[in-house]
Amino acid sequence: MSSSDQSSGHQTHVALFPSAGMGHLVPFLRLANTLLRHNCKLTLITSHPPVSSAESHLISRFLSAFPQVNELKFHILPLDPSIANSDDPFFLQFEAIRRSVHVLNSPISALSPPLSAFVCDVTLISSGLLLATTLNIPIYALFTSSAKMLSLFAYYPFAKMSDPSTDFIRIPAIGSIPKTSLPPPLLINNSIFGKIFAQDGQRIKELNGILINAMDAIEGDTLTALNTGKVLNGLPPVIPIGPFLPRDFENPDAKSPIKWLDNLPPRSVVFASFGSRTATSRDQIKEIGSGLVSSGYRFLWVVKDKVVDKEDKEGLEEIMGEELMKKLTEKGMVLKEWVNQQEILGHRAVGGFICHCGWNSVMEAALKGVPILAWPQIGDQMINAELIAKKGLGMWVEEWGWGQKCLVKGEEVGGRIKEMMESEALRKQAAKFRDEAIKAVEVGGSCDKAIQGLIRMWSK
Ligand code: UDP
Ligand code: G50
Repeated sequence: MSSSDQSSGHQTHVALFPSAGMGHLVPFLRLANTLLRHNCKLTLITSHPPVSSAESHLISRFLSAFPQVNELKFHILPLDPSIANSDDPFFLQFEAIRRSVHVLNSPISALSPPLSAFVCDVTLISSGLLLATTLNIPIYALFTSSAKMLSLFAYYPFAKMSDPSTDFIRIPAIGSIPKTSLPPPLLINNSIFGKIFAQDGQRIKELNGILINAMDAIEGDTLTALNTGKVLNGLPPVIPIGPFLPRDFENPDAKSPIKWLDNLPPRSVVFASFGSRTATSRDQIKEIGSGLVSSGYRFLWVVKDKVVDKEDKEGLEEIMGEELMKKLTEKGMVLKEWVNQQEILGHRAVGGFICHCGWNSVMEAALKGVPILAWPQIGDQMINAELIAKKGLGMWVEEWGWGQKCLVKGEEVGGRIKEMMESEALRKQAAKFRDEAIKAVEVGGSCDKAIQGLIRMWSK
């Protein structure tokens, strides 16, 4: 294994600057873990207060596992929510962090040894550039979604969004994306997400590189298009360093459902979870419940009732009602807590994943070879759903629309679960992706080589 201090005599010092939400924090900490294994010195910039308890718990677990990491605590300045045209707490936090970064100027310039590289979240590109340019540090963005989504991000400033003659955005070398599949805030005037997306997208050429949790086996064509100027001329190198490996420090203290899975036959259980960013409506929860029961399969279902976990107080019985709860517990396990998703997906009893298509979850399913039934809820998830259906890692029922907007009946859910669980084609293709993913992360694999190349460059 390469060591960052062998060639140059000093340790490569990298600062990592994640933004809000587990979908952003998790990949940063996985990257951090990899860099530590390569002997880098790390400064982790943590924004306070975080939106969710899940984020504070994960940061604590990470820092206790790696006491050598330098935490740079940063207090976000209060944001007037009326400027944001959104009530999404994560979008408000993105913006609040962006507006507060100037306070990091002096603590970052005081870091010792001086930084070799600064890696900022995809939602912090303009602010990161401000810091890195003033301090003359190479700056990289960690893109927390698919390469397909990255091509949209890069091309978006040139897309004719308001052209009424077309319902699509045509991205050179990639293809057409229906406007209805875009992150919905991009279709709303003056949305805070739209502003950040457009403002940062215009500036990606100023980055030294873009790191992405992607791999050639799934998105080789898109990665090549991005790196050969076919999507847009002058992009910085897009460096695929996926699949990211889930690590032990992430394991929650809560009791795990693994024991329950241990007693069940191979590929007999459906795992259902919709990520950390959205709550499922009460009506949809009831339909999903009856769908799971009617599918005939056993299931492990993680229910999320509130967007922000700190506000999630009601018990499952209250949410489901006594009758449904009784039926559910006869066939499956229902939880309303943070679970160890990587371990569940890697369990031999799990044969399918009803997934919102948050990119981390998609890559975890690929790494474990678990077929997906895609059910996008918000944001980039419909673009990811279309991609996994095209690549055969999963199926996507387009008519279901956005989970946050449409109600899908239980009977329909049950039928589609059966279809996923019985599909030989999906199972084979998912297993193929698992094999490729394992090759990529082996010593000497594509992921390993990319990381070593980065550290070599940073240590010059
Ligand atoms: N996750 C987990 N346990 C949970 C919920 C989520 O470990 O109960 C992890 C999941 O494995 C993934 C991340 O949290 O690594 C969520 O990121 P993703 O991009 O999939 O979706 P988001 O939560 O941002 O919508
Ligand atoms: C989080 C989220 C909604 C959402 C996305 C999130 C993405 C990811 C890509 O990560 O689409 C991305 C986000 C912001 C940005 C550039 C790229 O400025 O809650 O859609």
